[in-house]
Amino acid sequence: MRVLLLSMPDSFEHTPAIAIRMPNGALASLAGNLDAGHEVAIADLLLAQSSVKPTVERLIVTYRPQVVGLSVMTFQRRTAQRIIRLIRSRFPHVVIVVGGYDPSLAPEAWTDPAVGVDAIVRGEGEVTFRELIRALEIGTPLSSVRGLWFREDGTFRRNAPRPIASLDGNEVRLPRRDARVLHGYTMLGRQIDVVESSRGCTFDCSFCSIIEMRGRNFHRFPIERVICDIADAQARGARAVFFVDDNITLDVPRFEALCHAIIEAGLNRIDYLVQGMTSSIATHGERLAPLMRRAGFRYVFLGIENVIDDDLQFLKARAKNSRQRDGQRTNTTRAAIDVLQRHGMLVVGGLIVGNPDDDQASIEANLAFARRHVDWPYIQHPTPYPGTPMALDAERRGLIDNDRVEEYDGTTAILRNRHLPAEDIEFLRWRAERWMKVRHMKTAWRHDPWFVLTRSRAMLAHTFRGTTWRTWCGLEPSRAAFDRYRQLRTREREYLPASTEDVAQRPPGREVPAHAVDADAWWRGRGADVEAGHGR
Ligand code: B12
Ligand code: SF4
Repeated sequence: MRVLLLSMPDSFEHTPAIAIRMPNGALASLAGNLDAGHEVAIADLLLAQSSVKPTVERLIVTYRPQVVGLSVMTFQRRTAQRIIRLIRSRFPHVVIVVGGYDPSLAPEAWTDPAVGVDAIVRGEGEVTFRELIRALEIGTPLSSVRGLWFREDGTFRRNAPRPIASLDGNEVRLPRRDARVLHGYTMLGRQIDVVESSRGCTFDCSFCSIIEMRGRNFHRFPIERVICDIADAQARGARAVFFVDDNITLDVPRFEALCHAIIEAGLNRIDYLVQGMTSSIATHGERLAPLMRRAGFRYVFLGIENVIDDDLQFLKARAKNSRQRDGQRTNTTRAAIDVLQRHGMLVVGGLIVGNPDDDQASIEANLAFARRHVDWPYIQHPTPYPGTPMALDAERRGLIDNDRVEEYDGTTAILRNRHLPAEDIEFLRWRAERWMKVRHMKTAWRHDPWFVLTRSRAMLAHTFRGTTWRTWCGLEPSRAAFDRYRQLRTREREYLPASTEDVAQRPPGREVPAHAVDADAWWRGRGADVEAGHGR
């Protein structure tokens, strides 16, 4: 089978594509877990943000896929559905499969025939996708593939869910990075890759999709496998690695063992980025932090969420941000930041402001905290991602003010607030955050002077987009610049036009396995025409 895997071009404010472009880890893992003999191409469309339509068309003509798989988060849903229409209208026989957080947790947004999807892989994808491709190749029924929803007799058939994979054996094999066909991954000028060491989390923060996606559990890959994976990333040019684990700090002794293994394998010249909980870091930091530093960890994303206790309660994030000491529960945020920074690491401060009961003072308190203590702000607004406890609660209480899911990127205020309009909340965050980002340039300069030298103008222009000389001279209120910024942001989200020519309908009357065969025959018969530009 010829398979093309796509991740979406949409990016968000705190990881601007101008400076940060990471590969999608899911796609390389799916490719690595297919049976031998299939031809797979992976394209992260983030690397082609300004030319999505021609890039997709070129990829299809070059790789002639029988199956196209798309990985989609909720804020990427609109773009993904436009890409599907584009593919379907030019190459009608291709089997289209979607997976990732949005199709898994909001499958009903994908079942309408007008969307054009043939199959939805729900939850972890490696084994389900392998079995799907196998069944498509030999033409066997899809009803035995657990974790799959697929189109049959004009409706979507829902197979039983697939239990989550145990990661300690060989059930999930190493990713295949060689299948990537676009290039340009970067973290401030250093080539970056992603590696997983574990999956899952046992906490239940109200805004997080993990609970609905895979339940509350924690599974670890063997450390030797993780080391092989990092070595593979390095051999392909990576000088920075993001551990995409949901919560690596759940098992601190294992995290320490991983740091030792990285050092022993001589892989500690890589810059590592990781996300963690303040409670584990505060509690074990005096031993853990120096070890992390020796292993090469540079940026640590901390899920601080909020500095106000009532907000932590709303977010159900108090447990992971506190510890019991002398009979009292104390917040661990400051201690975690302090120990990381003392040992030379940089803190990316994940905060969520604009909860339904927040007033201006509580938002400002969080912004002041970020200004004072974190190295890079990662401040978001509560966003009702499908299937999360927060979304269910917000729906029940009628708090959702905006159903344009392309704006569910964390920096758009979506929930109704008792004290402030959504736009005012966003404005407060936007106004404060830009200056915190500028401050980080000094640190970035010390580490990556060439990148900062050559890109600082573009980075500043991006951070301050919407601002004009009139704003700088005080001839207009900064709110006017903010309004322009929002309009620009709306335009940026249009990664490809909603063309009325593109249709999602597939040729009627045939079921999914037969289409993979049809697609092959179609390519054989029509390939020359397509290359000559007569795709339809
Ligand atoms: C690492 C990570 C990031 C990294 C991304 C690095 C990268 N390029 O991979 C960073 C920090 C940059 C990031 C940013 C954001 N993230 Co994020 N991120 C994660 C995290 C922690 C792990 C994702 C991961 O790589 N897992 C490992 C891979 C192997 O697993 P996977 O992605 O689930 O893929 C499996 C299945 O889903 C499925 N699958 C996936 N795609 C496909 C496609 C096909 C065809 C098939 C068959 C199957 C399939 O199979 C895969 C293998 O089993 C998750 C989860 C969490 N606990 O928070 C959030 C998460 C995915 N992020 C989320 C969000 C919202 C964002 C942001 C919009 C805002 C934010 N919260 O930061 C931004 C947007 C990023 C952008 N594009 O600009 C949400 C998505 C919710 C939703 N419903 O859409 C999550 C779930 C967190 C949450 N809030 O609950 N993120
Ligand atoms: S600790 Fe992190 S991964 Fe775990 S539920 Fe909370 S936000 Fe999600």
